[in-house]
Amino acid sequence: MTDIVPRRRIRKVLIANRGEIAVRILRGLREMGIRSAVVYSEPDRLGLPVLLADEAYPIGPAPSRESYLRGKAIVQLATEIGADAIHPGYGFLSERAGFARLCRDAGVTFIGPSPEAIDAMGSKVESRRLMIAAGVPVVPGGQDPLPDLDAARIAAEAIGYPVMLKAAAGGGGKGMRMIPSVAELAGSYRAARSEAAASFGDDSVYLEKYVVEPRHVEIQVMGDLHGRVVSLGERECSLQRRHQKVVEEAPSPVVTPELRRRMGEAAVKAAAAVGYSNAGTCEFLLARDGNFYFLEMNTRLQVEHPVTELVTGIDLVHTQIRVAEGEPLGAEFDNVQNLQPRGHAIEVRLYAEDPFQHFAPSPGRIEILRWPDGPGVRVDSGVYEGSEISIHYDPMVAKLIVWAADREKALDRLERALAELRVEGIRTTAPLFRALLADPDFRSGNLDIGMLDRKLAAGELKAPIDDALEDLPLIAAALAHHERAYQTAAGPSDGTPARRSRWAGTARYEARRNASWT
Ligand code: MV4
Repeated sequence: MTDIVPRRRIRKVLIANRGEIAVRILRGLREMGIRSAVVYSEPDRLGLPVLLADEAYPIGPAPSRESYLRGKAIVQLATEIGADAIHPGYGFLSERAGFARLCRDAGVTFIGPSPEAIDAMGSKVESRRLMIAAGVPVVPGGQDPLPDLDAARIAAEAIGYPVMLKAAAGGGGKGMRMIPSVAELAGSYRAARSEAAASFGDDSVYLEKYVVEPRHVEIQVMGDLHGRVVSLGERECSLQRRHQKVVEEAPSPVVTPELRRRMGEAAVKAAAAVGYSNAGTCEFLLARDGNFYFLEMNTRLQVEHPVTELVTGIDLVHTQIRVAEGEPLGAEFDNVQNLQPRGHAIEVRLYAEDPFQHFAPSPGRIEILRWPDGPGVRVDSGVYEGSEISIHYDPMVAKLIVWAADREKALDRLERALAELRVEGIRTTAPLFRALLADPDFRSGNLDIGMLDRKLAAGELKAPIDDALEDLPLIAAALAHHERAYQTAAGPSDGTPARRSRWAGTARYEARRNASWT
């Protein structure tokens, strides 16, 4: 068979991102012997990516629109500095088909899928249609816009209550309404249309069956430029707060090998239907009855990719680079879809937010920072001690990821790692994770997409340890030290002789040891 995909060695990559993901990408590049260049905005000039990259270029002031979203300037910079490729990370330009086209037109490799694949998956209604045609299960319902209330009533009867009204142009839960019965239909229909018009400039809405208390389970896929797509298993992402993921794990506590195979096949079918290449993720709702439904596809490397790396042993950034060079997926992918995940990985997202103040942003300087490490601990971070957390960008400052042989041990390891973590100067979501680790539902893996919001609203999650108690060992050590210093001195000034305490020997020993250095 003739192969028309040209191989194109990448020698320098421009990273069009910031924070922890820029660091993650440049680490992968360095391991491959590829030069890394980053762009940075004014407040990011002392950021960790700038300190670690081989080259760094200013791209503008703080607002993203004037810096990290300047697609044309970024492609031009890549050309000027001789970068063969651009890695967009997540967010920013990562899912903009127009940016991928700019790269293509400039002869710069976009490390991600084709603009056509991004476009196809970018429209909710369009991708739903494509998935149905490809035989991928989607939530029952119609994707045709409902022109009036009568059409909505007829559609809702056919689907059966409860139903979900969704904005055709929507995403991320905006313009979405659950309708329990016909009594609520008229009000919600009108409200959803005007909300959709205001949010997206398009007031079309459609109806789906409402899936009650599902899980959010997503499948990592990887495609090469030769038409091969493989599944790398699932991530359980049900723990979300207002559509923002907080904890992710692999494997899901409820996915059996058989379900993994079926969901993997559906995800591969979905990706193949749009000619997908590079890293991508298919999001599914997993219902309590075991049925699963395609929601949407994220056409980028995701925040939570490390848990998949830890249970598959595959480096997703390395693989992204190789497939972007035109390499076919290698031998390590030959049987990957039939492999059991190895052990269990859990990621918690450390946000600069105050969980005790309704998750208010907590910008400022990180005065003290001690990362956990030791067996099975990975920290993907974009900050260091002394870093300023600005209000301009996503408040996620780091991800703490643990791996262990099984879920129970991974939870214990996470608890241990959180006990080692210390961040002073800003508030973080760390106390929330300690509270979750004490929660029986989280411990047992009994999760659904509404669980965290319900527990927070009910005040069920309580930090089990007072932050002040963390300093107890330090205070005890200071007291002991003080006592030693006192005992080695002449003694109390009232003339009574110095009393020997159990610290006395130690204190004299330390005095000798210190003396030897003078
Ligand atoms: C749903 C649903 C239940 N039934 N659709 C929220 C964001 C958007 N991408 C899809 N979403 C949902 N669609 C039907 N028919 C529940 C959600 C949903 C959700 C989905 C994934 C992850 C978190 C979520 C939180 C609330 C609601």
